[in-house]
Amino acid sequence: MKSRNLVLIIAIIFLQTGGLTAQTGGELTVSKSVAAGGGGMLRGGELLAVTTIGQTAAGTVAGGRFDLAAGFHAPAQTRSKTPFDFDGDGRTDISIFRPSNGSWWYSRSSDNQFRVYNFGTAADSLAPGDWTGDGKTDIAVWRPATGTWFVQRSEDNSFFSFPFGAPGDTPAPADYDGDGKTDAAVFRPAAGTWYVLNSGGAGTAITSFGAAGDKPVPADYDGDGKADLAIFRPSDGSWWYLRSSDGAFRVYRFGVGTDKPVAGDWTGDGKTDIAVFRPSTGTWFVQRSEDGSFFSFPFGQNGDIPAPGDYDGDGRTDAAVFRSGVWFVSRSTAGTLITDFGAAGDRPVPNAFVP
Ligand SMILES: [Ca+2]
Ligand SMILES: [Ca+2]
Ligand SMILES: [Ca+2]
Ligand SMILES: [Ca+2]
Repeated sequence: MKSRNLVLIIAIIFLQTGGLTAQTGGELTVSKSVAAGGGGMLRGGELLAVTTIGQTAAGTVAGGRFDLAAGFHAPAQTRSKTPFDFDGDGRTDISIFRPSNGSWWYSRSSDNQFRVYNFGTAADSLAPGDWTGDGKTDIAVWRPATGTWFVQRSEDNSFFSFPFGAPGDTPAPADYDGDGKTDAAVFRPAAGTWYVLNSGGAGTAITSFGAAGDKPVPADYDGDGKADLAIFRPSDGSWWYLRSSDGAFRVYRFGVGTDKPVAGDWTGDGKTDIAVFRPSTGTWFVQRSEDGSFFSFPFGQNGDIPAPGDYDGDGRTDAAVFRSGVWFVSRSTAGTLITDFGAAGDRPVPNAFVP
């Protein structure tokens, strides 16, 4: 893009701020690069700018002589927030961790090519997430013996590590501050205390929530873009979460102690729905965030390992199970997928946060 055209665009943004309407031609002077208000439209012979200033998601710029692909006007960046999405195409990738040699295997949903990396050991807890914020899931583990996190950057496969937590803690990484990067976090069962290391710079948050025996199930239940502290209490099948939006907590009875918590956005409204997989019958139960009603359906059988994710990328969680190297995925838009990937003894990566 030629700089003069950039000047022209910025000038038009400025002119909108002043409440002016269409402006074409001539040399324009830039004295302000960020406008407030927005929502207007300017049209000229060589450009069209339809703007909602300050909201990157709504702005569009088009024209014959320029192409503004990044900057204040750019459409919302399409970084994937899909879990277990190693290639960043918005779809969960079929993937396994092989404890016997600490290898990660995933099949890229974008081209069905697979990748293999050695990272971690059988004693580590899986902690995949978008630690670097590029929209691609990074391979990561938490080492219980030392409370150390190891993250392999998706960008260049280099890795970094840092201590956070202690032996006996339960790792509970998620994006608590909503900056698009996974935050290290642990739940300390003995004291019912959470330690969250916010990547956005807010430091470490220490919060009492839950008790010994509870299982952490952090997710964004209130839909504000930040993970909420949450626990599943097997003793009475109750779910407790602390809404990040207003600090209020919610409690629901849903499931029984032997169920596997599989919270996810099953309905696609942007809020995590409480859900469980019942191994004894292979039944999934989902409580809709919209109205608290629930639905259930059979998928899988006793002995299957639940591996929910958004495999078709429609924004709704899909039921999936891993059975000795065979995957069964109930895609919300694309029907059932049955495919071989991995072997008996492997752990499906999308099971990483199913306590
Ligand atoms: Ca993918
Ligand atoms: Ca974060
Ligand atoms: Ca939240
Ligand atoms: Ca889906």
